[in-house]
Amino acid sequence: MIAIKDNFYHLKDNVYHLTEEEMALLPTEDDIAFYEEHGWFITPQRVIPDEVIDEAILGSEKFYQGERDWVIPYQTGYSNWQPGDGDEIRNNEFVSLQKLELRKLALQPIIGAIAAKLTRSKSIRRFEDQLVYKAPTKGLGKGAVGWHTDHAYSSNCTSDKLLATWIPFHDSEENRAPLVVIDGSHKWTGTEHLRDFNQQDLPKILQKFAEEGKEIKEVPMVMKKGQISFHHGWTIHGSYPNYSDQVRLAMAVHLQDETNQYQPFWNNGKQIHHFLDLLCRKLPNGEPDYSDPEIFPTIWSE
Ligand SMILES: O=C(O)CCC(=O)C(=O)O
Repeated sequence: MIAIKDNFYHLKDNVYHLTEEEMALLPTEDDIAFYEEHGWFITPQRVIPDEVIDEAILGSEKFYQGERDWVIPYQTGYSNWQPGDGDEIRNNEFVSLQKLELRKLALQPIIGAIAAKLTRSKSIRRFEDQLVYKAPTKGLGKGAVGWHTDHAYSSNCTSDKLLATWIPFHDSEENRAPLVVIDGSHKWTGTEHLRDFNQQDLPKILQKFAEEGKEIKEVPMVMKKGQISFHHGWTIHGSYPNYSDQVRLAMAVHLQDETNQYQPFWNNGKQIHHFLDLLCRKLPNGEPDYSDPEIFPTIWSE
């Protein structure tokens, strides 16, 4: 088993005291109401220091060169881009379980503190994460991430408060493959099996919803380096191809509130398992423990 210890922050009994400067970055009651209504939120200010992102960029370069601080004892069963797989989209899941600099970014307490406010929760744990790189499309128009909901990929989770933060490693411009959310779609029905991450035909996926008369408003997460966005676990999202002439690099960190637990889940008679069920410790009844501090560390607690 991978041995990962959380030594990055001095969490005394899991309490991290925000500085006054950090407190000023927390969402207001209006921001929370906006998130609840629209299913997404962009921090108005920069919340991740440049040096943390720059370190993560270096960490990702080392990661792509094959360097690991911890090794996941499985090569398959998750998105695990390898050199030679093509550069349109490099999707690597669970990078915070593999590379120190990326773990440091994923576990920034301010991320958890903002997520706790938005979801009116007492504490926030990391659930999973992914590093997504997109080479410039060079006119080919390839490299979209298809519309999906994160919760559709986490059916073993009980909480309806799951959310994710999306952290671009540079200014996120409209032509540089920003994450795009469908405004208000967290309130729609029929999204529980929307697992089209690898489907490139973006209009086709949304056709069903348009035919049902749903208003489809695409909102690109355009922001400056250091700002981050959040989206609800049931918000439909994806990303456009990278039409710019620079690489696009970002990390998504998926988060769970303190109430979230494992639940057995079946789809069409087949039992569904999350990959991390293999890695995390087990409860006395043998089920995966989604509060295992090694695999699902607490990022923020009141
Ligand atoms: O970075 C991307 O393009 C995709 C990220 C994503 O799908 C997610 O945050 O769930």
